[in-house]
Amino acid sequence: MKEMVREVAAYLGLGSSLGDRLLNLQTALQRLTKTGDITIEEVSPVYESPHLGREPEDAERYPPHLNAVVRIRTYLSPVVLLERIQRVEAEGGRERNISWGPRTIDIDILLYANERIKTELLEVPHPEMSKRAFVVIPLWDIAADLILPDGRELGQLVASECIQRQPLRRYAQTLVGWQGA
Ligand code: PH2
Ligand code: MG
Ligand code: MG
Repeated sequence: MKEMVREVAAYLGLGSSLGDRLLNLQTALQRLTKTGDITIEEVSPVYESPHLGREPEDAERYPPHLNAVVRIRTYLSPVVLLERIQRVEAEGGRERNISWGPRTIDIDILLYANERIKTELLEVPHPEMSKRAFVVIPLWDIAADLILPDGRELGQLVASECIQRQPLRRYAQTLVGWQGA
C-alpha cells in the first residue's frame, strides 16, 4: 500500500546560551533547511532571558539565553523531524552533558500539526512550553490566533501571571541572515 504523506505546519523553539548565540540560531536554521524537506515560513523576533533552571540560583550560575520560535512546513514525520533536529544540534556543537545546562544550540519541537504525541523519544506539545515566557511570547508574535491541541488559546497563556512575571527582553527584531545570502 502506498504510504500517505501530508505536509504539516510545526513550531520549533530554538535556544542558545553559549558562544555566538545569534549566529548559532541563524546557522541552525540554515542547516534545518539544507535538504529541502523543511520550509521555514515564519521566524519570530529573538528574546533574551535568564537561564531558567531547576534551582533558582541557576539563573546566576549560567549565562542568559537567546530564544526564538519558527513555523515550518514539512512532510517529515515527527520522529524523522526529531532525528533531523538532533543532527543539526550535533553539528552546532551541542553536548548533552548537563541536562538543563548551558548549550550552544537547543531545538525543541513545540507543536506538530494539532497532534498530541507521547512516546519515550518525544512529547508534543512540548511539556514545558505553556509555562515558559521565552516560548509563549515569540510563538505569539508569529501565531497570535493559535489554539493548542488541548483547546487552550495561546492568548490566554500570554496573559497568565506565570508568563507575565518572567523577565524577557526583545534582543533582535529578526534573525537576519538565516536565509544564508
Ligand atoms: N532551556 C532550558 C533550560 N532553561 N532558559 C532559558 N532562558 N531559555 C531556554 O531555552 C532554556 C532555559 C532547557 O531546555
Ligand atoms: Mg529546550
Ligand atoms: Mg531540547
